[in-house]
Amino acid sequence: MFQKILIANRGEIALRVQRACRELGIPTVAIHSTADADAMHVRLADESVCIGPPPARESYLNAASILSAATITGADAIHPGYGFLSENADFAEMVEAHGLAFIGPSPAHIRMMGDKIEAKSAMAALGVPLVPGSDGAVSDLDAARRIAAAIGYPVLVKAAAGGGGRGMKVANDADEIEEAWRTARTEARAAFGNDAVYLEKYLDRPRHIELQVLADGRGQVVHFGERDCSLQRRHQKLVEEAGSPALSAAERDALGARATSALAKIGYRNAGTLEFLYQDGQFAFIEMNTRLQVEHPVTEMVCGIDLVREQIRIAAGQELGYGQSDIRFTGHAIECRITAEDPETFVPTPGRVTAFHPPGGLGVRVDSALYAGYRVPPHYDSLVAKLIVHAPTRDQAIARLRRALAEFVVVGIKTTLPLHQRIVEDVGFQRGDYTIHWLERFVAGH
Ligand code: MV4
Repeated sequence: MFQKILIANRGEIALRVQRACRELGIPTVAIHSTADADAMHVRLADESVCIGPPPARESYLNAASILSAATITGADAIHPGYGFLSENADFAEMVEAHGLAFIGPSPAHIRMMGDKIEAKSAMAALGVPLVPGSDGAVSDLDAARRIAAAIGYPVLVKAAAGGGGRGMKVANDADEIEEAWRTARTEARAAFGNDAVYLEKYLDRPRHIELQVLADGRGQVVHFGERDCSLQRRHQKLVEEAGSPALSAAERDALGARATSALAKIGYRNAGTLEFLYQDGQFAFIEMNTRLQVEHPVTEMVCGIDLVREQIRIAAGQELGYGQSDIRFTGHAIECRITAEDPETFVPTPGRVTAFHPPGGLGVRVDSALYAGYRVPPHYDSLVAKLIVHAPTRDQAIARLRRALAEFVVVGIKTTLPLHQRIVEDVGFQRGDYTIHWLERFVAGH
């Protein structure tokens, strides 16, 4: 097992990783920018190193500074958390070249899944269903016209290097394909330095369902069921659930079996999430994330597993030690992402938190690095707390969520708590029959 782990992140996820390390008896090193000297993740770590000025580019994204911090503190592994360098294959390679363990997949798999075209063709070849679309990149306009006509409009032009909603253009008919194809390519070149694009049939009312997997790199691959992440606005998720209100146990088992067998065949290792669109009872794989995700706690609650502990054990070379039949799904979990934003305009609201009272009680978990007196810096993501509830049924989870939201007090800055309170009261949310478009309409209607 590792002797010391450097956590290359900040905020709630740095605390989340520290907690797993502490339970494993592994000392931690925090890194921080000058803006984060008073941050909770620094206070609670065994050691800390200041790695640069506030802009992330010069601190949390500065691979050389982070590797120096690991070297001088004698860390033998790095956990990247989510965001920042977590899906940067070059960084993972540098970590390994320095003789340290990267707590995540191999650099080759991070690189493979970073290219959405490669990810899709690898998964399709192994029997995972896709949205009808181009077979690989579409590099000339004539091909784009031909393929779009064959799949049928509307189509989406997507950037191979994109993901998470960046670099997508819709063409509703043949008159729009040239413009969509050209702008997608131009934007992809500017944003990612890679103008490769591909086509997919546009699904008009899908749900966003993702599958959590763990692989030990020694032949064992298991899944921990799905999360429904359809409740998002401008590609920012607000609420996630495990399991999906739309899915049966049989559908989950079938999808899980296909996905785990595909990942076993490519020799995948550590945690991963396969993203699917789900419409009319059909799944279509769209991309794979090679990191721990923000919403991983809902999976932990229904499976009773510590995903970060498992990530660390796998990176240290240990076997999973259990199989799919050992994994049981109990009850329902819901997570609310609470951000330092105006709940109506979504304008960020950094500043000093004067009072902080998180909810508690049975089935309530709060992952947050906030404390009374803390100043939320303006330089980073606005996520300040994740409220996760777990209960035997979805209805009981909603009742618990309503109760926990009412207890939650954050004073000094505006947060999205009032928006979450309105969502739980809505009968559409309570019915659970929403798609990816539900939240935008809900927000617009208020
Ligand atoms: C799609 C789609 C409809 N049809 N692909 C957006 C994020 C990226 N991961 C994939 N995205 C979409 N791909 C096809 N063929 C609609 C979206 C989409 C979306 C997907 C998941 C969650 C929220 C979304 C919001 C808008 C569009």
